[in-house]
Amino acid sequence: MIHVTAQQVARSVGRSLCGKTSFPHSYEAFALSTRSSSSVNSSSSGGAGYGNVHHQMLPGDESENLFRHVANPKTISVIGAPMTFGQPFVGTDSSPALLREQGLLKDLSSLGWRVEDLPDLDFNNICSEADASLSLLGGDHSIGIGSLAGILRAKPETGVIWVDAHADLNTPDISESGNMHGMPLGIMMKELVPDRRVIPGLEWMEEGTSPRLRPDSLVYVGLRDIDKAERKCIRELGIKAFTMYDIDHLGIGRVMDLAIDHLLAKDPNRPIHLSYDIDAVDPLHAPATGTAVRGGLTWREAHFVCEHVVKSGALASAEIVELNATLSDGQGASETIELGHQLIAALCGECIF
Ligand SMILES: [Mn+2]
Repeated sequence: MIHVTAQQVARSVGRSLCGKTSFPHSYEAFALSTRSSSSVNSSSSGGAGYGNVHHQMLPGDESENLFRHVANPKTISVIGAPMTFGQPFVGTDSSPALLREQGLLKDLSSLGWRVEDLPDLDFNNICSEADASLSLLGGDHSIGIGSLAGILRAKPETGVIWVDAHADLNTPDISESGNMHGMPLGIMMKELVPDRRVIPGLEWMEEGTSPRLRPDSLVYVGLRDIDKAERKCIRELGIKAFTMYDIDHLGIGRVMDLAIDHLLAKDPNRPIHLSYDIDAVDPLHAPATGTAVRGGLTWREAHFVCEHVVKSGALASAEIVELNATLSDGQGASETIELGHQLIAALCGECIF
């Protein structure tokens, strides 16, 4: 069971938005994303091409005691974090609704979860609260600033697996784009931003207990597009990073074993937070995202990452981010949302056998 409340996360995520963003709030932005989301074919059985492949949700062996950090009976709080201002493309804010429309909550129930469906975060009026496992539906990856801050306040020993094509280790000083979605990990590292009061809007992050993410508590999986300054930081801080080269070389199985080992070897009881950027997956399967990079995870590798973290028993919370149905045609959008849906199911124990 994770003791972070949705309120903490909401407060954190919400407040993080006061920081530097590269896209102005505007009515047009919301209107555009609303229009586009309604044009997407999001029915679970519909869609063309791959969308027609039948898929049913089957939980693993019920007798297995997975999810040791989760309350019994297994309860999950699903929170939408419809944030789109951490990067230049509107539309990531529509994905919580699209995932729900596709039947996500029903599927989680059929996997044996009590589902607490919380209202999407209202970034102007933060008032939701949860006391269960946490699943955040992004939103762009800037929500990681808030979710990591909240999760580390509740459980400072948490280890983080960051599945992403990008390192998201920028800071306002070194960022080439100024986009907040490339900064969540940089902002959490004391070594990179010693005092966050210098970043306008992030002063709150230094209030009260504000544990940082230690470089040895982070593991990357799937990197393939790293900024020069980030590369230097990863090397100097000794962050464990499994790039696509490592996945090609060792295979996804070995990489995930090593990733989980890195976090749990010293303390097998620590919780793991999985932050899954859909752009880790190859654009062939997840075209509807803002910063797609070729050469990513295959469909099975993408699922295996989730399935194997679940097998460790240490998964306590997760977020899935950067789905943007407005950035692809109807079929690409529908396939990307479907993949996000299935990855969340895999994180909730759905498996092949
Ligand atoms: Mn990311």
